[in-house]
Amino acid sequence: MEIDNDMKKSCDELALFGGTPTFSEKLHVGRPNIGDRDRLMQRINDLLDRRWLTNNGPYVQEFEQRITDIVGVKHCIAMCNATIALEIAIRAAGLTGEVIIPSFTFIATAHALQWQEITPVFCDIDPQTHTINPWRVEALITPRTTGIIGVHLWGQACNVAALTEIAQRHNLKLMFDAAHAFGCSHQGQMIGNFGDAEVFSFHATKFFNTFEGGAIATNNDELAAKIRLMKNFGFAGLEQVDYIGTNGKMSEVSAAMGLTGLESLDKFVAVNCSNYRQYQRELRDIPGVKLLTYNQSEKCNYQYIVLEIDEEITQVERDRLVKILWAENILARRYFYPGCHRMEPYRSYFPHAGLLLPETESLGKRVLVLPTGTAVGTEEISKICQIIRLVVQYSYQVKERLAYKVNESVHSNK
Ligand code: T4K
Repeated sequence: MEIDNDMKKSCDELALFGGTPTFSEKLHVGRPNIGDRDRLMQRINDLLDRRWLTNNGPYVQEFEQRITDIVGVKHCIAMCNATIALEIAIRAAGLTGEVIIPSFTFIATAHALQWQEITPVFCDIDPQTHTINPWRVEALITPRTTGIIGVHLWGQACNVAALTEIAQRHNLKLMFDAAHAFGCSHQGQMIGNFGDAEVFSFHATKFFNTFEGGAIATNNDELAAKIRLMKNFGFAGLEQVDYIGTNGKMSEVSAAMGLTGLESLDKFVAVNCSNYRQYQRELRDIPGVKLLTYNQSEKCNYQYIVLEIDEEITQVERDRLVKILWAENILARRYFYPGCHRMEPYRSYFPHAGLLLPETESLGKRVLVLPTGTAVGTEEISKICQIIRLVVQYSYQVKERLAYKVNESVHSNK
C-alpha cells in the first residue's frame, strides 16, 4: 500500500479516540440531489395557480411520459413511493402463496409481499454482483410459488436471462424491484423493460427524486391498465369501481420536483460518476478494501459507493471501521445488513433461514456504503479515503487504542 505522507491525522487524532472530527457537519449517504430551484418554484406556482394538486394532474401525466421516453417502455405509472408501487404490482400480477426474493435487499421488498399475506421465500445471492443467484432459485420453488422478484441492487441488473428462463419453465411471474436502477441499462436495454413489471423508487435518497415517489414500468397493456385502476381505489369511472384498490397516486408537487430533476439528470449522473472514479483512484491500493465495480458497457447511475471490507486482510472489522467513520461525522451505512431474514417478522417465522443464505450472511458483514451525490465534493471524498487508508495502514494501533478505550470505560463504570 502506498504510504500517504500528507495524511492529516495520526491514529491518536481520530475522533473516536478524542480528536476533532474530520467534518464539523455530518456527511450522509443519500443526501438528495436537487435540480434548478427557480424552475421548481415556477412549477409549484403553476400548480397552485391551477389548483390541481393531485389525482392524475398535468405534471404527473407529463412526468410519466418523460419516464416512458427515457426508459423506452410502453407504460409508466407514477406512484407515491416504491413500496406501494411494489404492493400494487404484486397484487395486479396476481401473486399469491410464496414468492422468491433475495434476502439481501431493503426490507420493503419483503414487506410488500408479507403485507398481503404472501410469503417471501429468501434466496441467496451471487457474491460478485450482490443480486439473487438464479442457480439457487429453482430449489426453492414449491407448488405454492407464484413468482420471483429480483432486485437490481445498486443499479446492477440481476441475471435477467436465467431468471426469465426459470420463470417461463415453471410458469411463474417475474418482476424486478428496480428501486436503485432508474437510468441503468442491461445488455443495452434500459431497466424497466424486463419481466412482467419493474418498480423504480424516486425517494429523496435516490440519485433522482420526487421527494417521495416511485413508478411501475411495464410493456404489458393489460397489467398497466389494472395497475392504473388499482392505484386509484379501483375507480374506472366517476362512480364505477372495478377492483379492490388503494391510494398510490403521485402528487403534482412530487411530479414538479421530478420534472425539474429530470432536466438535471445527466448532471447528477456525471457527478456520481466522477465521485465514483475518485473513490476508485483513492481507495485502489488499500488491501482488503474492495469497491464494487460497475459494468462499463452499460448505462449506470453510480448511485451507491459500495465497499466490501475483508477483515482478514484489513485486520479491522467492518463494524469498527463504521464506528471510526461515524465519529468523524462520516455516516457510512451498512446496507442491507443483517438481511431481511434476520428482521421481524421473518426472523421469527424462519429462524433457521440463514443456513440457506451463506453468501447473504457473509456479505452482510462486509458491506459498507459511503456518501456520494452532489452534496459531496472532491475534498470530502479525499478526506474520507484518507481516514480509511489510515485505519487500515495502522490497524494494529487502532485495535490497541480500541481495546484501551474499552478497558478505560469498563474501569470508569466500576
Ligand atoms: N426496494 C429497495 C431495494 C430499496 O432500496 C427501497 C428503498 C425500496 C424498495 C422502497 O422504496 P421507497 O418506498 O422508499 O420509495 C433509505 C430510503 O428511505 C429508502 O428509500 C431506500 N430504499 C433505502 C436504501 O435507504 P433509510 O432507512 O436508510 O433512510 P434514512 O432516513 O436513514 O435516510 C438515509 C440517509 O439519507 C440519512 O443518513 C439522511 C439522508 N437524508 C434522508 C432524507 C429522507 C437526507 O439527507 N435528506 C432526506 O430528505 O432508507
